[in-house]
Amino acid sequence: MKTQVAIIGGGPSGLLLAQLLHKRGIESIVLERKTKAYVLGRIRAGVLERGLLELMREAGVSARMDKEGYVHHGALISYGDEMFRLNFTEHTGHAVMVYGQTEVTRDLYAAREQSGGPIEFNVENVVINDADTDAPFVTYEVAGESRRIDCDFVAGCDGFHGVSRQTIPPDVRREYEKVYPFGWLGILSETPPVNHELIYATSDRGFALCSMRNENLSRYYIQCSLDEKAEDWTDEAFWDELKRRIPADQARNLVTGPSIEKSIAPLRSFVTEPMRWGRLFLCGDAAHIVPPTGAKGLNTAASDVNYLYRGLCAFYETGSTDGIDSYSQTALARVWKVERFSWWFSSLMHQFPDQTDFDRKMQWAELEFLRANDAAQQAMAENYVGLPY
Ligand code: FAS
Ligand code: PHB
Repeated sequence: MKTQVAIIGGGPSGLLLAQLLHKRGIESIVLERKTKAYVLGRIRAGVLERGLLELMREAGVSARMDKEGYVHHGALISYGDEMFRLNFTEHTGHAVMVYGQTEVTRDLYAAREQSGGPIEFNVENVVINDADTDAPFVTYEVAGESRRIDCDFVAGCDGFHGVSRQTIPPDVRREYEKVYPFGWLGILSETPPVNHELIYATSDRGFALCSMRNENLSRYYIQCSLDEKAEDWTDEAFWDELKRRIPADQARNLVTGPSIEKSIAPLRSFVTEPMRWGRLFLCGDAAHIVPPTGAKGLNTAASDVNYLYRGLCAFYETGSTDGIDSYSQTALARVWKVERFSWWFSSLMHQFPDQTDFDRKMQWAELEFLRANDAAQQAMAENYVGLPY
C-alpha cells in the first residue's frame, strides 16, 4: 500500500490529524493496535481548551460537541473548607468546554468512517523503517498477515507505550521525567454532579477533583498512594474519603451512587526531545505526558496536531518545508509551558509524602495569594483555558 501520511495510533491525536488532513485532500492510513470498542472504552480527559474546540470545528466534527458539550466559564478551588472561584472568562475572554475524550474520539471515528479513510485495527508488530530517509515505510501484521505501507511521512500518535518514540535512536533522544509519589483513583457514577462547575480541592488528607460528563454522569478523583489498587476501594469508602476532602457545604450536596468505572492512573511529567526524526513526527502522549491536574494531556496533543497539520499542508500545497522543519521546536516551546503549569498546579494541590509542615504552609499561602490577587488569577486562567497556538 502507499499513502502520503502513515499515522500510528487511533487515539485522539491520530484521528484528529487524519481528519484535518482529509479535509485538505491529504491521504493517510491510521494503524491502531486495539479495537475501536477498546479505544472508546478508555475513560480519560474531560475538559477541552479553546484551541481544541477550534480544531474540532475546522475538522468538521464539532456538531455534537457544540450541541452537547458544557461551556464552563470558571472553576472552583478549595482548600479545607475555604473555596474561591477562578473566573476564566473575566480574566481571558475565553471559556473551556466539558465534553469527554471518549465523545471526542467517538466523533472522530464517525468522521473517519464517513470519509472512508482507511483505519486498520488489531495491528501488531508495527515497525517504522527508514524514517531518516525520504522514503520511509511502515511494516506491520494483521491476523498474522504481513503488510507494508510506503509513505512520505509517519505521524507517531501511538501514546506513551507506543513504538514511535522508540524509533528515534537513543543517542538522538533526550528524555526528561518526573514521577509523582501518588496516583489518582477515579470513578464514574450515574449521579448528578456535586456542583455545576469543577471543584479542584486540596485538604490535609490530599487532593480531590469533582468533575462531570453531563447532568447525570459525574467523574470524581481522589489522590491515592501508588501501592493501592482500585479494587481495594469500595464505593462507600471512596465517597466517604471524597466528602472529607471537599468543603463541608459541598459534601452535604454530594449525591452518591454505584461506580460504573473505577481505575487508578499514575501521575508523571515526561517530555522527549526532539519530536521529529527525519520523516517521523511525534504527536501527543507519544512525545509527552502531564499529570492530569491541569487538564492538559488531550489538549496538548491537539496543539501538536495543529502544528504538524499546518506544516504538512504547506508542504503538499506549496512545497515549503518551513512548517515541518520548525515542528519540533515550535511544538516543544508550548509543551514545556504546559508541563510547567501542570507541574505547578499538581505541586500546589497534592499532599507529598515527604513534605514538611512548612511546605504545607507554603501551599496554603500560595492559595491565599491566588485567591486575593488578580494578576495571579489572570496567569492561572490564561494557562487553564489554553495558551495560544
Ligand atoms: P492515546 O494514548 O490516547 O492514543 C494512542 C493510541 O495508539 C491508542 O489507541 C493505542 O492503542 C495506540 N497504540 C499504541 N501503540 C501502538 C502501536 N504500536 N501500533 C498501533 N497503535 C498503537 N488527560 C486529561 O487531559 N485529563 C485526564 O483526566 C486524563 N486522564 C488520563 C488517564 C489515563 C489512565 C491516561 C493513560 C491518560 C489520561 N489523560 C488525561 C491523558 C490522555 O487524555 C492523553 O493525553 C490523550 O489520550 C492523548 O491522546 P493520544 O496522543 O492520541 O494518545
Ligand atoms: C475529567 O473530567 O476527567 C478531568 C477534568 C479536569 C482535569 C482532569 C480530569 O483536570
